[in-house]
Amino acid sequence: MSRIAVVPGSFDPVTLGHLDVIGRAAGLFDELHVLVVHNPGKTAMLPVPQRVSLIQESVAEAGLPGTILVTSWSVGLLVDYCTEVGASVIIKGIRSQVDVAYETPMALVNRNLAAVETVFLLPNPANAYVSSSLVRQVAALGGDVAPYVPRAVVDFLKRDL
Ligand code: COD
Repeated sequence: MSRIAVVPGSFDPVTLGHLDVIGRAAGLFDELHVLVVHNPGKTAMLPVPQRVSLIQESVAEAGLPGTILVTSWSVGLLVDYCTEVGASVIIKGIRSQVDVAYETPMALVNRNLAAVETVFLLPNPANAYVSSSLVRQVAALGGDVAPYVPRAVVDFLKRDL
Protein backbone atom coordinates (compact mmCIF):
# COMPACT_ATOMS: atom_id res chain seq x y z
CA MET A 1 0.00 0.00 0.00
CA SER A 2 1.39 3.42 -0.89
CA ARG A 3 2.03 5.93 1.90
CA ILE A 4 0.27 9.22 1.22
CA ALA A 5 0.99 12.40 3.20
CA VAL A 6 -0.61 15.85 3.13
CA VAL A 7 1.33 19.11 3.53
CA PRO A 8 -1.33 21.72 4.37
CA GLY A 9 -0.84 25.45 4.61
CA SER A 10 -2.07 28.88 3.66
CA PHE A 11 0.87 29.27 1.23
CA ASP A 12 0.02 32.96 0.78
CA PRO A 13 2.44 32.93 -1.02
CA VAL A 14 4.58 29.77 -1.07
CA THR A 15 8.09 30.50 0.26
CA LEU A 16 11.51 28.81 0.08
CA GLY A 17 10.76 27.59 3.63
CA HIS A 18 7.61 25.81 2.43
CA LEU A 19 9.44 24.40 -0.59
CA ASP A 20 12.18 23.04 1.65
CA VAL A 21 9.62 21.15 3.78
CA ILE A 22 7.76 19.92 0.68
CA GLY A 23 11.00 18.65 -0.86
CA ARG A 24 12.07 16.82 2.30
CA ALA A 25 8.60 15.27 2.74
CA ALA A 26 8.54 14.17 -0.91
CA GLY A 27 11.57 12.00 -0.21
CA LEU A 28 9.79 10.25 2.68
CA PHE A 29 6.42 9.31 1.16
CA ASP A 30 5.18 7.64 -2.04
CA GLU A 31 2.70 10.43 -2.74
CA LEU A 32 2.50 13.96 -1.39
CA HIS A 33 -0.54 16.24 -1.51
CA VAL A 34 0.28 19.93 -1.03
CA LEU A 35 -3.03 21.35 0.14
CA VAL A 36 -3.93 25.04 0.15
CA VAL A 37 -6.37 25.56 3.04
CA HIS A 38 -8.02 28.86 3.91
CA ASN A 39 -6.90 29.98 7.38
CA PRO A 40 -9.78 32.08 8.81
CA GLY A 41 -7.31 33.70 11.23
CA LYS A 42 -5.35 35.38 8.41
CA THR A 43 -6.21 38.10 5.88
CA ALA A 44 -5.36 36.70 2.46
CA MET A 45 -3.22 38.46 -0.16
CA LEU A 46 -3.72 35.97 -3.03
CA PRO A 47 -6.81 34.04 -4.13
CA VAL A 48 -6.57 30.29 -3.48
CA PRO A 49 -6.33 29.22 -7.19
CA GLN A 50 -3.39 31.61 -7.64
CA ARG A 51 -1.63 30.10 -4.64
CA VAL A 52 -2.17 26.61 -6.09
CA SER A 53 -0.68 27.52 -9.47
CA LEU A 54 2.34 29.27 -7.89
CA ILE A 55 3.07 26.11 -5.85
CA GLN A 56 2.68 23.96 -8.99
CA GLU A 57 5.13 26.15 -10.91
CA SER A 58 7.60 26.23 -8.00
CA VAL A 59 7.52 22.45 -7.44
CA ALA A 60 8.07 21.85 -11.17
CA GLU A 61 10.93 24.34 -11.34
CA ALA A 62 12.65 22.87 -8.27
CA GLY A 63 12.46 19.38 -9.84
CA LEU A 64 11.36 17.81 -6.56
CA PRO A 65 11.33 13.99 -6.45
CA GLY A 66 8.30 11.67 -6.37
CA THR A 67 4.61 12.21 -6.96
CA ILE A 68 3.45 15.64 -5.77
CA LEU A 69 -0.14 16.81 -6.25
CA VAL A 70 -1.14 20.40 -5.50
CA THR A 71 -4.75 21.24 -4.75
CA SER A 72 -7.03 23.11 -2.33
CA TRP A 73 -9.66 22.24 0.26
CA SER A 74 -12.43 24.40 1.63
CA VAL A 75 -15.38 22.16 2.45
CA GLY A 76 -14.56 20.76 5.89
CA LEU A 77 -11.91 19.49 8.25
CA LEU A 78 -8.37 18.87 7.09
CA VAL A 79 -8.74 15.25 8.21
CA ASP A 80 -11.80 14.89 5.95
CA TYR A 81 -9.50 15.56 3.00
CA CYS A 82 -6.98 13.04 4.40
CA THR A 83 -9.68 10.39 4.70
CA GLU A 84 -10.99 11.12 1.20
CA VAL A 85 -7.58 10.58 -0.43
CA GLY A 86 -6.35 7.81 1.91
CA ALA A 87 -3.61 9.89 3.57
CA SER A 88 -2.47 8.71 7.02
CA VAL A 89 0.01 11.51 7.74
CA ILE A 90 -0.06 15.32 7.93
CA ILE A 91 3.30 17.09 7.61
CA LYS A 92 3.97 20.40 9.38
CA GLY A 93 7.14 22.47 9.37
CA ILE A 94 8.39 23.56 12.79
CA ARG A 95 10.46 26.73 12.94
CA SER A 96 10.31 27.54 16.64
CA GLN A 97 8.63 26.91 19.99
CA VAL A 98 5.81 29.16 18.75
CA ASP A 99 5.09 26.68 15.93
CA VAL A 100 5.21 23.76 18.40
CA ALA A 101 2.67 25.48 20.67
CA TYR A 102 0.38 26.28 17.70
CA GLU A 103 0.64 22.89 15.97
CA THR A 104 0.58 20.45 18.91
CA PRO A 105 -3.12 20.85 19.87
CA MET A 106 -4.13 20.59 16.20
CA ALA A 107 -2.05 17.42 15.83
CA LEU A 108 -3.71 15.84 18.88
CA VAL A 109 -7.21 16.80 17.73
CA ASN A 110 -6.54 15.47 14.22
CA ARG A 111 -5.37 12.15 15.69
CA ASN A 112 -8.53 11.92 17.79
CA LEU A 113 -10.79 12.87 14.89
CA ALA A 114 -9.47 10.45 12.29
CA ALA A 115 -6.38 8.56 13.46
CA VAL A 116 -4.23 10.75 11.22
CA GLU A 117 -0.70 11.22 12.59
CA THR A 118 1.20 14.52 12.29
CA VAL A 119 4.90 14.47 11.47
CA PHE A 120 6.91 17.60 12.30
CA LEU A 121 9.87 18.39 10.07
CA LEU A 122 12.62 20.81 11.09
CA PRO A 123 13.52 23.47 8.54
CA ASN A 124 16.76 24.24 6.79
CA PRO A 125 18.24 26.83 9.22
CA ALA A 126 18.84 29.15 6.24
CA ASN A 127 15.05 29.41 5.73
CA ALA A 128 13.89 29.07 9.33
CA TYR A 129 13.00 32.74 9.70
CA VAL A 130 11.08 32.97 6.41
CA SER A 131 7.30 33.30 6.55
CA SER A 132 4.57 34.26 4.09
CA SER A 133 3.58 37.19 6.31
CA LEU A 134 7.14 38.57 6.11
CA VAL A 135 7.04 38.21 2.31
CA ARG A 136 3.64 39.95 2.11
CA GLN A 137 4.98 42.84 4.18
CA VAL A 138 8.21 43.26 2.16
CA ALA A 139 6.24 43.04 -1.13
CA ALA A 140 3.63 45.56 0.01
CA LEU A 141 6.37 48.06 0.88
CA GLY A 142 8.16 47.58 -2.46
CA GLY A 143 11.13 45.54 -1.18
CA ASP A 144 12.96 42.65 -2.88
CA VAL A 145 11.42 39.28 -1.97
CA ALA A 146 13.77 37.20 -4.18
CA PRO A 147 15.79 35.79 -1.22
CA TYR A 148 12.63 34.31 0.34
CA VAL A 149 10.41 32.92 -2.43
CA PRO A 150 10.67 30.75 -5.55
CA ARG A 151 11.25 32.53 -8.88
CA ALA A 152 7.62 32.00 -9.96
CA VAL A 153 6.46 34.07 -6.97
CA VAL A 154 9.02 36.83 -7.62
CA ASP A 155 7.82 37.06 -11.23
CA PHE A 156 4.15 37.01 -10.26
CA LEU A 157 4.54 39.71 -7.60
CA LYS A 158 6.49 41.96 -10.02
CA ARG A 159 3.90 41.45 -12.76
CA ASP A 160 0.61 41.43 -10.90
CA LEU A 161 0.89 43.31 -7.62
N1 COD B 1 10.35 26.61 7.29
C1 COD B 1 9.70 25.47 7.61
N2 COD B 1 8.35 25.35 7.72
C2 COD B 1 7.63 26.45 7.47
C3 COD B 1 8.23 27.69 7.12
C4 COD B 1 9.65 27.75 7.04
N3 COD B 1 10.30 28.88 6.76
N4 COD B 1 7.24 28.61 6.93
C5 COD B 1 6.08 27.96 7.18
N5 COD B 1 6.32 26.68 7.51
C6 COD B 1 5.35 25.65 7.83
C7 COD B 1 4.39 26.09 8.93
O1 COD B 1 4.90 25.83 10.21
C8 COD B 1 3.19 25.20 8.61
O2 COD B 1 3.39 23.89 9.08
C9 COD B 1 3.21 25.13 7.08
O3 COD B 1 4.54 25.45 6.69
C10 COD B 1 2.23 26.09 6.43
O4 COD B 1 2.48 27.41 6.88
P1 COD B 1 1.46 28.60 6.45
O5 COD B 1 1.84 29.79 7.22
O6 COD B 1 1.42 28.69 4.98
O7 COD B 1 0.04 28.01 6.86
P2 COD B 1 -0.79 28.19 8.25
O8 COD B 1 0.14 28.14 9.42
O9 COD B 1 -1.63 29.41 8.08
O10 COD B 1 -1.67 26.86 8.30
C11 COD B 1 -2.96 26.84 7.83
C12 COD B 1 -3.71 25.51 8.08
C13 COD B 1 -5.06 25.71 7.50
C14 COD B 1 -2.99 24.39 7.35
C15 COD B 1 -3.78 25.15 9.58
O11 COD B 1 -4.40 26.18 10.27
C16 COD B 1 -4.52 23.82 9.80
O12 COD B 1 -3.88 22.77 9.84
N6 COD B 1 -5.85 23.87 9.96
C17 COD B 1 -6.66 22.68 10.21
C18 COD B 1 -8.10 23.01 10.02
C19 COD B 1 -8.90 21.97 10.77
O13 COD B 1 -9.23 20.92 10.21
N7 COD B 1 -9.15 22.24 12.07
C20 COD B 1 -9.83 21.32 12.96
C21 COD B 1 -8.92 20.37 13.70
S1 COD B 1 -7.44 21.02 14.35
